[in-house]
Amino acid sequence: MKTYICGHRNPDTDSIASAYALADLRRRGGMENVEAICAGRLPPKAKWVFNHFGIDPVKSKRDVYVRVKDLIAPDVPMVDSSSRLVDALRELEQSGESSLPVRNGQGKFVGMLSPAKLLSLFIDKADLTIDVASAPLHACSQILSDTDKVHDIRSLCVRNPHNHFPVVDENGILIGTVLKSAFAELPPVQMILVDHNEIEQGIPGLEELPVVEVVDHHRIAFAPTKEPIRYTADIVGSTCTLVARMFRAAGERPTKETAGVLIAGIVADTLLFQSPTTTEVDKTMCSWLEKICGESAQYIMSEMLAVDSPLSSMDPKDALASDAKFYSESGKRFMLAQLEETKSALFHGYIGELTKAMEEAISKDKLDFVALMVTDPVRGDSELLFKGDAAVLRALPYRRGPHGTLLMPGVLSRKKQLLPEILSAIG
Ligand SMILES: [Mn+2]
Repeated sequence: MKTYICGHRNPDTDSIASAYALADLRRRGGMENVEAICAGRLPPKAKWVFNHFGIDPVKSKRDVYVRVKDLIAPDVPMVDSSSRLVDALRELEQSGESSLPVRNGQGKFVGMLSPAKLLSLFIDKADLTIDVASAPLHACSQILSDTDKVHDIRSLCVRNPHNHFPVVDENGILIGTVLKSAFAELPPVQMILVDHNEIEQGIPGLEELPVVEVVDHHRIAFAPTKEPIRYTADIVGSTCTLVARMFRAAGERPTKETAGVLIAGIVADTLLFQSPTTTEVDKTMCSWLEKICGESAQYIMSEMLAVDSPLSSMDPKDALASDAKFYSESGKRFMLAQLEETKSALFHGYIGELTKAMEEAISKDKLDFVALMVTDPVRGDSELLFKGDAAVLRALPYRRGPHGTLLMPGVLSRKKQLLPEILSAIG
């Protein structure tokens, strides 16, 4: 069983760092085959963190759909068409399977070797020392591609009278066999969610997999589960704070590098303790981690802030999508995006293009409205661009500024400050 630990889509530093550190903790606890992943592209800040501490970054994955290659039966042999038929039949008998896939000299799938198809040979008392290539093979009504999503081919295979499905790669090379029984088994992958618990915000494919643990500091919108799961939630400034506390509770001391990664997550989410989401627990955990890491939170924050100004490194459309979260509430579907940008003149110059990207998002994702909160963590303020539902816009408590944006003095948190205003504007 493979376990992925993954944060939300459009991952931020907290989401990636907490996945990395929790994987470390779970491995120490004896969990096997556990891997932290990043839902999509690794953002520049997180890339800097892994680089700075000299560790391999978590792997980016576009989705966690179970693919045909994940279901390949490990012990079903493949028959070479150049082998002697008698040897191949012996192998078939020893495998206990009803048929075996056959590949030619180039490794390509050529058919299935099955006793039923060979009956004519026995009736004719043929020489069993011939090659498999000269024997009659049965064709296969369902050849699978290794990258097929299991949910796309499951019902076809379950209805198919055969019990074996050969799997080929993009070049037609035979790489194994999937048994029909595999479709009745539980998926070979399970998930641990960090920094989110709403399936809609998670990596695509998550909806088909069992979630065995959640570590999070957001509102809870997780569906009731059939089995008990481990759920760690608290009102703190970052998920990394919770993971650090879990290390302490388990009597484990993170490595210098893991401590550094956790500090990066804490300072990124709390904006170095300036955000109103900051708690004493965040500060306590961070100073414990600083002692282990040997670097200050202040230093890590300033290095991370220097890494990127999103609007100078991305086009406005990508910048809008880089930290966008989707919500469905009271019959409205909307997106709240956030950007950290210390260059306000640069932001104001891009308002036209950002607005266009927001209009596109509304029509593409069928949204009622989109809000983009541009936060300057140095000044400690945000500005809001809003597009869509005029009634919601009118109900928001913010004053309009000289550039046509809504001014949000002292507002830094999408979750704690913007989302409640949006929810009450809808309601
Ligand atoms: Mn977070």
